[in-house]
Amino acid sequence: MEPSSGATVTTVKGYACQRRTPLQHHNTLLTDALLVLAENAEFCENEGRSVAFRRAGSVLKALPQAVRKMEDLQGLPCLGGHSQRVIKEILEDGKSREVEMMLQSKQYQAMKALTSIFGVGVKTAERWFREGLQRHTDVVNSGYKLNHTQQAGVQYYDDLNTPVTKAEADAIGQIVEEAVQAVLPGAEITLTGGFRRDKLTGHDVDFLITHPEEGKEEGLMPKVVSWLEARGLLLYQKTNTNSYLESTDGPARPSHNMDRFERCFSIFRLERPHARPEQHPQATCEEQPQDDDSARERRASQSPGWKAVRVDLVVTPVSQFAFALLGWTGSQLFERDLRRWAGQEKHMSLSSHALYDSKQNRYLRASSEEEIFAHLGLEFIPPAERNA
Ligand code: 8DG
Ligand code: MN
Ligand code: MN
Repeated sequence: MEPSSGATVTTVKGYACQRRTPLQHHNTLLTDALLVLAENAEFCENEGRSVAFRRAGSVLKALPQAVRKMEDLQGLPCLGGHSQRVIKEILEDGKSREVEMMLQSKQYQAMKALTSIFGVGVKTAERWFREGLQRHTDVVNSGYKLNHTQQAGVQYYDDLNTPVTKAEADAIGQIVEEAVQAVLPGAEITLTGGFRRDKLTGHDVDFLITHPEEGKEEGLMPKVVSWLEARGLLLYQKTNTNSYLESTDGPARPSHNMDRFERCFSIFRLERPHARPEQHPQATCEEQPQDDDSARERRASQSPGWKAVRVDLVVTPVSQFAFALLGWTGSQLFERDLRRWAGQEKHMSLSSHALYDSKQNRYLRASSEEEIFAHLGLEFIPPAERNA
């Protein structure tokens, strides 16, 4: 029975990996505001603060109902004083003055615009802002020397900042599947990242590639890249070779996000689906169907015939596949808390390659995500509920 005050007391666990966080939740007004504060802290290179705001938002995402009054927050973890002040303001006035001012500020807007260029991090954006740049077009006009990645970033800026749809992700998946089968029959690709969490759109498309026979996957990435390049399907690519050696590298390092798989950050050139003739059954060659204005505008604002799409490809030996899958499915906060849980609560060290048990001084094998959760003493959380 609910307390007579009407406060709904909900218990929420302290680590994101102990909670179910669906994509749709009940507190977007609050979480959007906290996200702005988190981004701003990131722009100021204050990672601790940024993570604190993200954690607070993540707790609200896991609540089964909307927060209506401050008492609803009683007993919830990860809600610091600053987050609570902002929540209180929004519950009372419908908005937070601090967040509104931040959204209006030149610095926030410029940092947001400049860091949304592929290849531009906070440090570069911050320097450019101090030198008077505010938008990606300013960067183009500045005559500054850009690296290869940033050149692609400004060249394909509009496409790369248009969300990738699930249909586009599936179309990319077909191309990757064809490429992989052509160069190594029997290899398997798996869609990971946000789309595996059932997100409807993403900023990129993430794939894992493996082969059921250990070792067969070695050297696969350059071949896949060559196949794609030969067909004009890549607008940009940067490939890193695998550098992970369990014997010499030792235990997986916790809190370390970068892994050492063979991987490729790329931009695909994805053909846009042609207008379907069956939608205009009466149209003939002479008689084009009438365009409405919006269709004409849409076409005029797009690059003709194709869209630039960010794609991450990762090749993993099958013995590490479960760890890679868990590590690349996200969300980033879910991953961060998995590693924190492993280290702080279990004296283990988790990466996208392996799980090391410091008490037993040995690696714990796993061939499925379920086994990894079990090793960690956690209830299995399916991908769609890892949207922390
Ligand atoms: P989005 O693209 O839809 O915006 O969201 P997402 O798919 O969740 O984000 P992402 O930036 O594509 O990252 C997907 C997951 O991959 C995320 O949990 C973090 C993880 N990830 C990286 N880089 C690396 C890395 O270098 N190593 C490992 N193990 N994981 C990484 O983004
Ligand atoms: Mn992604
Ligand atoms: Mn990615």
